[in-house]
Amino acid sequence: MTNTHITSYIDGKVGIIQLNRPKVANALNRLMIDEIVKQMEVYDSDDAIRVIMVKGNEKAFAAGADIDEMMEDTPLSLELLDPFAVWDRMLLIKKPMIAAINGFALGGGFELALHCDLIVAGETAKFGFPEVQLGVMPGAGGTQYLTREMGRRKALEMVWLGEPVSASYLLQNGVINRVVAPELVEEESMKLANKLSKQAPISLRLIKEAVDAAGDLSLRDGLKLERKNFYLTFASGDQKEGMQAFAEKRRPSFKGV
Ligand code: CO8
Repeated sequence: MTNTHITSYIDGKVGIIQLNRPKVANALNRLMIDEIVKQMEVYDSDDAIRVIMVKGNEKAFAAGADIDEMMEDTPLSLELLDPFAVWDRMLLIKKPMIAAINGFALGGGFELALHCDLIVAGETAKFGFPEVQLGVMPGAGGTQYLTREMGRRKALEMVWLGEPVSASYLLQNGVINRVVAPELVEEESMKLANKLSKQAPISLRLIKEAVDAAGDLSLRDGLKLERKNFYLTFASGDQKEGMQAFAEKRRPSFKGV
């Protein structure tokens, strides 16, 4: 697949997507989002890939939606275009997704990171929702993810003010997973990805489904789904391998079947 605004490559069992519009701080135009999601889907259906990583460059993960492209939109053009349908496809990705962030992660760029499962950021990264300063608001899930992850008051403060916050602030508030020196972001993300690559893929997939359901379902329904997924793991060769390896005091080798 030839892409215009992203570069993709594989490192071991990790499928990497690098955002690549450096002249505009990786502003996300519609073609770029389309390319990102298509590449996620390609990796998701490739058995050789166990983890997906999304990264930018040292100056920007992504500085939001492309403002030039959005400028002339009307309610009707947006309704007809349905630009968020492609974002919804990210919710169907089954494999773990890690966002590796340096520099700016603003607006749609922050939302792209929030669609990933784990976020590793450099100490100097800046996150924010500046939409309010453009007379609009987040549209790709910012208000929903942030409220679930940091609580209503803190989310309101952040989205109302539109001022950037630091990686350590988001770490303290449970929105991101790890903060490291900027030059170590990629290494740390790869370490995490490589660890996940060794886990049983079916377990990871069913865990992701159950954890995501916790935000939507009642406790009773969530427990029911968790139980079904637990039962399902016993249909896998990896369950046999994992328990056999424990009994034989060796490391398991998981195949994803
Ligand atoms: N859109 C278009 N161009 C951009 C964007 C953007 N979001 N961000 C930066 N650029 C361009 C600049 O215009 C500039 O271009 P040029 O060199 O031609 O003038 C170039 O990138 C470099 O930017 P700066 O010169 O401004 O670099 P600085 O280091 O001074 O500042 C900033 C970097 C802080 C990132 C600054 O550029 C900025 O504030 N950018 C806008 C951030 C923003 O408001 N983002 C929110 C956009 S709205 C949004 O994301 C809504 C999401 C809705 C869902 C998504 C649907 C697709």
